[in-house]
Order: sequence, then structure tokens, then C-alpha cells
Amino acid sequence: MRVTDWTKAGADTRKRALARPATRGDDKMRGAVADIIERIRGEGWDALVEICEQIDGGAPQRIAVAPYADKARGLFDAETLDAIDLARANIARFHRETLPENVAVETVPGLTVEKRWVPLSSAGLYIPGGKAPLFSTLLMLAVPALTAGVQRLVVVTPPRPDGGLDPAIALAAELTGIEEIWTIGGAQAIAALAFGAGEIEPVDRICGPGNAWVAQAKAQVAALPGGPGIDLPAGPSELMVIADASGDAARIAADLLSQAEHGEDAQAILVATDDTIIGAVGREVEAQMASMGGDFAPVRAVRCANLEEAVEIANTYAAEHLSIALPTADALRLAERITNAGAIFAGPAAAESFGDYLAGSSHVLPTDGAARYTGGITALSFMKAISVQSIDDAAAARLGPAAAALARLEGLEAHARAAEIRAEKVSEAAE
Ligand code: HSO
Ligand code: ZN
Repeated sequence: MRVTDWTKAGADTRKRALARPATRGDDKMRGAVADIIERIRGEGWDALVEICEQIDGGAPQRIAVAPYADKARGLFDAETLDAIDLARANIARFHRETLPENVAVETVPGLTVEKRWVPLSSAGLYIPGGKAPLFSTLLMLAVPALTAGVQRLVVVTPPRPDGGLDPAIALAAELTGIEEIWTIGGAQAIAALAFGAGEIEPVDRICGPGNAWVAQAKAQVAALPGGPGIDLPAGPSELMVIADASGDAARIAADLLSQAEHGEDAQAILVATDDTIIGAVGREVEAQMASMGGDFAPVRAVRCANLEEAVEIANTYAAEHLSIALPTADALRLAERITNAGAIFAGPAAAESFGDYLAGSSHVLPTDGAARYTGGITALSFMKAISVQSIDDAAAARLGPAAAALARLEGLEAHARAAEIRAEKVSEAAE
């Protein structure tokens, strides 16, 4: 385990200790993504089929969920089926109970402005293929979207070598009531969702994690005229753990490895105030890794002077996941000082894995430092607020002159008259 001593380190060393891999691709890839989008935007289904055949060796398929879900029910034991349903129920409960309320504010007597939350009409959900198909990501996107009230959900996921659908993804889709699933991946999937192709109708927003091609395509379609909205950068997984001498090395190492397992670009960083715990976690990481086998991204450590400094490091890094491995009450107190993190896990029992699967919050969270400006997916990601103004004639007459004065300050005479005509109507009625 590489250890950086924060107190002694200069600016460059500190930067390197918290460095992330480049995930946005180079100019060549940006160009290739732009070509794919342009072709699908211009030629629709035919271009999509051609590109999918070239990249995946087959045309995109719309998959009938039921047969695969039936198969899954035969493959999985009762405990697994119950666990999937428990996850779905917890995610649904959390998102239902955190739905925003409509609010009406009488800003001045007679004038009411309402903030009215409405669901998007449609959304596209990208479920990555990759190392292992993550059916949990389908739950983490579809349940908040359905809780928000989205009418049309279109799921895209890269085709498997046999062209079929992963049974766990099929089961999750059936449980949540998803009907439209296409086997398409990469930039071509994003382009099809954004601008439509054949029977795939364009969607209002595209959400979900993906590799650099997917992230690049999302950014490009969102920037094009008439393009959809997108969610947040959800790239390689990140976990930062804050610990002091009281930390439980075995649990800390287990959490770090749980994220290091996601792939070679995953980020697993221990920030600790104490050399003994760093040594113990290092040994645990080696032992646990050996007992599991398989590939893990390297786990790193930063030795800092005190928890004060640990908070600063965590806020600078803005991790997707931040575990605070102190006794729970202390962890919660420290969490109040965290301003940048996608999700916080407070206390030694709060496994990041619970958040990945069944605590209830979505595991689609901001990576790459985006936690500085956004949180993760919630039902709100699939809603928008419309303001609704209503005003009685008397209030309109009172406000008319002020609005007109503001309009004339901007040289906008027609605006001014549209405000003043309200006052005229009221005085005419009084005559
Ligand atoms: N930790 C991942 C999500 C995930 N983990 C899915 C297991 N399955 C990104 O937040
Ligand atoms: Zn995970």
C-alpha cells in the first residue's frame, strides 16, 4: 500500500496522492463519438444497426423481459429473490419519503407563486455491461424514476456475447415494471436515446453510469440543439475512508477492497491519523485480497496529522463515497463538517456495500470530483419544478407601476405596457 505523509508532502505530492485517472477520453475518441452521434442523428435506425454490427457484431434487439425473468426465478434461490425484493422495497421507500412537496408562496397579498414538481415524460437508463452486469444499477435508476412518476422508461445495456439479457437484470426490470429494454451499448446507445432511432423514441433525460465513451456521448448529445438532459459524471468508483487509532482494520480493509474490486481505475484511499492503523489496514488488505483472489485496483493511504486535516482532504477530494470509520456518534459529528461527498457512511457498521445494494439511497453518485457541485441520483433527477403565478386584479394594479419601471430601465416598452394595462383594467372597472 502506497502511503503519503500529508504533513510533509509538498503541493505536487499531495496532488499525486489524490490523483484520479483520466476518464474523459482524448481528441480522437471525442471525434469518433461525434461521428457516431451525427450518423445516428441524421440516418436513424439504419446507421444504428450498421454501427452496432460493426462494434458488437449484431443489430440491436428489443428484449422481451418476461422469458428471461422467468428463467431467473428458476436460477436463483429464495434468499436471493427475497434480497432483490428487499433492495427494491428499501429504495422505493427512501425515494418516496424524500419526494419534494409543492409549495405555494404569497409573495405579496393577492399574488401567489407556486413551485409545482412534475415528472419528466420519459427517461433513458444506461446500465453498463463491463466486468459484471450490475443489475443493482437498474434498481438504483428505475426505482427513483418510477417514484418520480416518469411514464416512459427506456433501458439500454450492452449486448452479451449470446445476445440475450442477463437474468438478474431481467428480474430487476420485471420487478420494477420496465417494459422497454434494448441491447445497445456505448456512444451509439446514447445517440439513439437522445435523438431516436427506429422504434426507439427520443427521451427527455439520459441517466446512468458508463465508461469514457458513454460519458463523452452524454456530454455531446446534451450540448446539441434539441438534445436531452443528462445526469452526473458517474465514472470509476471511489471510496475514501477516514480513520483514527480506534479504527477496525479488518472492516476498513474490507470496504476499501469492495470498491477496489470494481476495476483497475477504481479509487480506494485510506486517510488516517495514525501509523499503526495504516500498517494494520495494509496487512489486512493483503490478507483479504489473497483469500479472495481476483483483480483489485491498488489501495492507497494518506497519513495526516489529525481529523481536522482529514476533513480538509476529504472536502478537497470530494469522493463519491466517504466512510468515516470512527465510533458512530463521532462519525456523525465529523460528517457535519463534510461539504463535498456523494454519500457518507458514518460509523464502523455502515458498510459501503449496504449503500451499493439496499440501504435505500441510490448508488449512482458523482465521481471525478463532481461531488463539489452535485449529489447523486434521486427522484428529483427525474423531475422538474414549474413555477405557476396567479394574481388578483387589485394586486396586479398595485404591482403594475413597479414592473413597468423595471421594464423601462431595460428599455423594454412593450413589457412596461403589458404590466401597466393591468392597472388600467382595474381603474376602468372601478369607474
Ligand atoms: N459502487 C458502485 C455501485 C455498485 N457496486 C454496483 C456494486 N454494484 C458505484 O457506486
Ligand atoms: Zn460497489
